[in-house]
Formats: sequence, C-alpha cells, structure tokens
Amino acid sequence: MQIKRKIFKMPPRKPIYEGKAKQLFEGPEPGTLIQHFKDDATAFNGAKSGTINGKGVLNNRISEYLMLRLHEMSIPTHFIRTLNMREQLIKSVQIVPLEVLVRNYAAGSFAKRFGVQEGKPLGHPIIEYCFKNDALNDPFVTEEHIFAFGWATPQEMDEIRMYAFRINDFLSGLFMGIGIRLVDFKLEFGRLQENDREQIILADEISPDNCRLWDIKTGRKLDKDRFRQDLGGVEDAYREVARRLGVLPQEGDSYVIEVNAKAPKVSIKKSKTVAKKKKK
Ligand code: ADP
Ligand code: AIR
Ligand code: ASP
Repeated sequence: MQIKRKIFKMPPRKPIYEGKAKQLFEGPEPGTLIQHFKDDATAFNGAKSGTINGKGVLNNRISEYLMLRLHEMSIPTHFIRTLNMREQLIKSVQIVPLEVLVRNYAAGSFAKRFGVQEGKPLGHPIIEYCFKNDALNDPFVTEEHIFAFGWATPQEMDEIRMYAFRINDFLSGLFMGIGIRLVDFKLEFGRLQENDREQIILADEISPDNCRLWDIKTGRKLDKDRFRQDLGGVEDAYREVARRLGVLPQEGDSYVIEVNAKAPKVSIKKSKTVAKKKKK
C-alpha cells in the first residue's frame, strides 16, 4: 500500500479521548471532532490486545463509505468528511451509553449464551443492548434498565431501534451484493444539539471491527473474529472487505490536506479504478 501524501500544515490539536481502537481530537470548528483510526485491536473487553497492520486506514475508508451510503438513505450520521488516510471529521455528540447489537444469524456471545451453533439463521433480526461500561464488562441490558437508569428516553429508544433495523436492512443488502453475509454488528448512537434541537444520530464507526462478515460462498470470516479467535489472515480479511466495497487504497491515491487553523479544506483525489468502482 503506497500512498502519496502531501501535508501542508498541521496545527497542534487537543487530544480529547484515547480509546481502544480510535482517538478523538478537538475539531477545527465548535461542535466537531477529529476521529483518528488506530491499528490497535483489543478483544474481550481489552483482555486480548494486539496490532492489525493497516486496520486504521482500512476502517477509516470502510466507515466513510458506509456512513455516506447510509446518509443517502436519510440516516443521519456524525460523518462530515475524510481528512486523511486515518482521520475523519465528525460531529461531536453526547454518546448514548449503549452498544446496540443487531443479529441476523447466531454467532459470538449469542451462540454461546443460548447454546446454538454459529451460523443458525434467526428468522428475523434480533436487537440487543449492552451498557457501554468497560469496568462492568458491557453487560446486556433491557429497555427496562435503560429507562430506569435514564440512559435514554422511550422516544430515543424508538428512534434508535428504527434506525438500527433500517441500517440492518440496507447493509445486509449492500453486503449481499458483494458476496458477504452480514451476521451481526454493533452500533453507537449519540445526541446532536443543533439549532435548539436535539437529534439522535449514528456515531462511532461501521467496519470489520464491529460487524461479523462472512463470505457467502466459503463461510470465511472477514472480520475481527479472525483476531479474536487467532485464525490468522486478519489483515487480508479487512483488505478483502475494502476491496469488495471498492474502497481499497490504491497506489496513486493522493490525499491533499490543507489544514487551516479555522476549517480544514480537503480534496481527495482517488485513482480512476476506485472512482469508477464507487460510482456503481
Ligand atoms: P472505546 O471507547 O470503546 O475504547 P474506541 O477506541 O472506538 O472505543 O473510541 C472511540 C470513542 O469515541 C468511543 O468511546 C465512542 O463512543 C466515541 N465516539 C464515537 N463517535 C463519537 C462522536 N461523534 N462524538 C463523541 N464521541 C464519539
Ligand atoms: N461488538 C460488540 N462489542 C464490540 C463489538 N465490536 C460487535 C461484534 C459483533 C457484535 O457486536 O463485533 O459483530 C456482537 O458481538 P458479541 O460478542 O456480543 O457476539
Ligand atoms: N471492542 C471490545 C474490546 O475491545 C469487544 C470486542 O471487540 O471483542 O474488547
């Protein structure tokens, strides 16, 4: 992966948060953040940790692509624009402290909890929620807990559920079109304060870090389970997802970043192959 990069000016940035897979920096305008994708990988709530070379670059691209497609489907997201190979500008939100899990087939903790075989179709999509709290190991919760603890209101949960199922419908079809089964995934939502109005929008990322993606023909896992389960070929799996989506960085891609102290102007020139594929 050889990418030409021209970086003109990079003002110092204020770090806001360092997570397990990403870092957040203060954005150039009020209400914005810079989301930096790292190669760091953890599993089982940090119990296992390592590096997946190139993951940050690939997840930045994959998440950008999927968020843009969801935006076209009128799903509001935090994504503003890509800044460089590892960073994107996002709207700062107050994260609803929930992991929203949507499952189409049994896998992972679900298969274990209910003693069913991985890959069992669930008949209809199942939504589950975990309280986002590393110290408590992200416990599963019901809406009763969510309302009792005030993590979200009933109206907010109606919106979150509606968006989660719409995202599942859309992404299941999109991945099916490239020979991939969307087994399950995790979403995060946040509250955006804009013009005296509060709105629920999709935040965080959508990538092989938080989706289970299986090749439809071979059943090969193309996601972070390769890292979790020491299956090998982790980097290849992430690259394969990016390649099928038509967003694999190509030699000749050049990201021109003009960062002003105020607002960054970015122009991303993609190689013809990528631009052509993305138009499909
Ligand atoms: P973790 O915090 O679980 O280690 P990451 O390493 O992915 O996860 O860090 C990214 C953090 O940024 C997460 O805690 C996530 O909730 C938060 N986040 C994602 N999108 C936004 C946003 N638009 N505004 C504020 N916080 C966000
Ligand atoms: N997930 C959950 N917490 C963190 C992540 N990334 C994602 C997994 C999987 C789905 O949520 O990547 O796609 C369900 O995970 P599990 O472990 O509950 O089966
Ligand atoms: N992201 C969580 C962790 O880092 C859970 C996982 O992906 O397995 O442990």
